[in-house]
Amino acid sequence: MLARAIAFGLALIAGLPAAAAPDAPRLYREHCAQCHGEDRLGATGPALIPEALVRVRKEQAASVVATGREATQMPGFKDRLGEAEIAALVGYVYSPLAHVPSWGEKEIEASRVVLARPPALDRPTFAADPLNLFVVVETGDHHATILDGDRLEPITRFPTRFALHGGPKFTPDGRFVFFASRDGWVTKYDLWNLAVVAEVRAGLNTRNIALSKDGRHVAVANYLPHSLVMLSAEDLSVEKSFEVADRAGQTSRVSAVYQNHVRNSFIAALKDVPELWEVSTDPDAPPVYGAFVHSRQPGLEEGIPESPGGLFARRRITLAEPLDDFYFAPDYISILGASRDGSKAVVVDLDVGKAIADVALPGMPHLGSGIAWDWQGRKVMATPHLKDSRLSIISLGDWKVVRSIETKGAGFFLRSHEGSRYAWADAMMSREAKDTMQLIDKETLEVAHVLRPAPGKTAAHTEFDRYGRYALVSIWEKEGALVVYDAATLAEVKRIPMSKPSGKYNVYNKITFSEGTSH
Ligand code: DHE
Repeated sequence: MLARAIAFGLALIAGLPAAAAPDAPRLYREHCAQCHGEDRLGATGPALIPEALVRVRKEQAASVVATGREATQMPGFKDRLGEAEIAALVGYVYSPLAHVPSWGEKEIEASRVVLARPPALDRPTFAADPLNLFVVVETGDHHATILDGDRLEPITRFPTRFALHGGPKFTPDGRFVFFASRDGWVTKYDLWNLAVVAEVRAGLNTRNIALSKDGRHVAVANYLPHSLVMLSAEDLSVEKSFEVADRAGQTSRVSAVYQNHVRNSFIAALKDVPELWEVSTDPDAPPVYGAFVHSRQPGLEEGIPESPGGLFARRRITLAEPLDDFYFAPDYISILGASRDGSKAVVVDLDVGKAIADVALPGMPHLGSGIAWDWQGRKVMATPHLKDSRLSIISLGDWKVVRSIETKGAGFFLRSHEGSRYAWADAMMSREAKDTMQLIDKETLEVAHVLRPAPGKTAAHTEFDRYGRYALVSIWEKEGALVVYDAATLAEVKRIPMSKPSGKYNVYNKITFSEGTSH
């Protein structure tokens, strides 16, 4: 500001016109709008709005504008634009939209593309165990790799939408997988035929997706607009779109949505209003009365039903405060949701429809990464903390913190397997320890081993093969890799080069709801 004023003053003294600040909206229209949309909401290129760019630093964005993005259609502009113009463009795409357009059923439907009709198959078109495949999301160049979990060899690699986030979701038979991108695209992929089936843009800024118990419906949780969208898993057509608002009409972002296969429903946490929603995926669901649901609370079925029942019957559970991401206890009746101030978990009992306990967990527990196992005759769950160098172990049922395990640094993901004696915790939120993987002995609840797969480079997100034989760890770098360990001897078995592999997901562990993996 001061520099600009001085330049202006000097120009006046010299009798010269001051250099005008670059006209960012004009530059955007000229150079970006064709691919990223006049409205910045994306077209062939991704949306350029702050909500979709949360994981991209401004310096990175400037370098992409200058030199382009490898393996995409994005060209470099440094021969056409000066530094000040690039900086102005970056500032522009990080500024909030003055007007957020509506993105309702009509717009969603208009974006839908069906690319292939899946052929009738009783096995994959390639030789590998379809239940021991891994889907690996590579965010470095926006691709996904399908990996044979026995031979540890890639089967295919294909481009994905820009910035996939969250776990892909699988149909119960493991044939189809669904991905979501931060800017709202949902992609259905045929794992047996290795082809994209359909795509639709279900939101402008999306949190995550969930698949129903019967594999017939996809729920999409959105930040922008404030909606929870139900799609047909067959062809991604819209079945229903809920405007997300509390009873008083206050609208809200959706923190996350997950399948509850025990209750045959979707559970969604709302970020801005103190409600938790349960949306039935049972076509025969009975009517919903107030805060309580049908037969589990006889005597409370009075008055006019809030929802007539059937598919997508919606029940509201009123809480004291809004919840962020959450974890299902293995009974799928209790959930542990993170309070928004990151100081505790709130336990909600879905049968009785209310919060039943608070667990003090300062340091921002990352409950979505929680996993469970049996310990001393009871079930415990473990959660990392995004802002604390420890893992908390909580006894399920009495909701007591039974151990706080000190680690080398704050972590993000945690994984185990029924066949493994260790829980694998990364420390990717820590500058000093980001290259470590800490193995917690599930019996002694102590750090038993510290691995350093690539010194100095971030190691994160472990996933096991279906038998618990191998543990696959990501080296979270552009020139990264999957490091495969023998899960028992901890010897390195193989290193598979990948472009910033983020999450990897084993079909069997996912469709069987392994206690060691996220849902
Ligand atoms: Fe994630 C899962 C929210 C930042 C990588 N992340 C999830 C899920 C939620 C969530 C609700 C569960 C979705 C599911 O699997 O269905 N993530 C958030 C945030 O609120 C947060 C902290 C801020 C934000 O930017 O939105 C956040 N997440 C990140 C990252 O910075 C990560 C490390 C890199 C990235 O790609 O953005 C990241 N999140 C992931 C991954 C999963 C995930 C890899 C799936 C984990 C799994 O094993 O299932």
